[in-house]
Amino acid sequence: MRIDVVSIFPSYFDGLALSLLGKARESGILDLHVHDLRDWTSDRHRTVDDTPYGGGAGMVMKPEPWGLALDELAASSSEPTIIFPSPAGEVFRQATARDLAQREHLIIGCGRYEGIDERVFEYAATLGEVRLVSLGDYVLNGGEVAAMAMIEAVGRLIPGVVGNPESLVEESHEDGLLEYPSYTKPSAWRDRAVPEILLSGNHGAIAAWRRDQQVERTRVRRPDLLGD
Ligand code: JEB
Repeated sequence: MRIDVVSIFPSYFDGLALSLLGKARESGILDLHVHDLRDWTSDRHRTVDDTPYGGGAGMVMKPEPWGLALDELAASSSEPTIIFPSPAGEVFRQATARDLAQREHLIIGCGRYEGIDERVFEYAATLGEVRLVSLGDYVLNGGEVAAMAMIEAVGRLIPGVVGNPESLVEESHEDGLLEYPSYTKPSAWRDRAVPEILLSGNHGAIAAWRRDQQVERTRVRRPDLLGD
């Protein structure tokens, strides 16, 4: 998969090049390219924003640099998926990550200020499938943090990125339940013992206990996931 990110703060993404995604990049499974939107400006001040038509607070991102950036980046593939992190988008879920992990080419446009001129979304739809996606119901100052979360969630679902394929199935949200609690050595720590069942060697009983813990935790912490 190729991912192109466009941002006025490209250095936000430096840390993403490490760790899990770093390994995926080396092997060429995930080809991440981060671009500075200002590279598609032509004025002396590399201007990306202007005042809003109709008035109001703050600034809006100008359409011209976005149009040039999208033209150039979309030209490298037949049907890119163009994602704009937006507080007004569909909420990003594990199912969204699974869907996006199937795509060959993602272009992620990170807005700032009060957002991007609306015509950019319409124009982008002529170049590929456009998705406005929200990280959740809280307000961020721009799309970068949301883009990083989405890239990490999508990237680790690409076959070859996670070492153990079984670990994906067992994880929180993959089966609609929260994870069971995990423990490691020592078996007693500061007067707290590991649940005895986990030391029993009875794999059937352990699996049943873990499932019970998953259901109970989900009931208490996230009843919405059970449809309650
Ligand atoms: C994404 C963004 C801004 C109104 C208020 C603030 C570009 N879950 C999320 N919350 N906020 C964003 C987001 C996502 N994804 C988000 C892109 C931009 C916020 N802002 C600031 C815009 N409109 C600008």
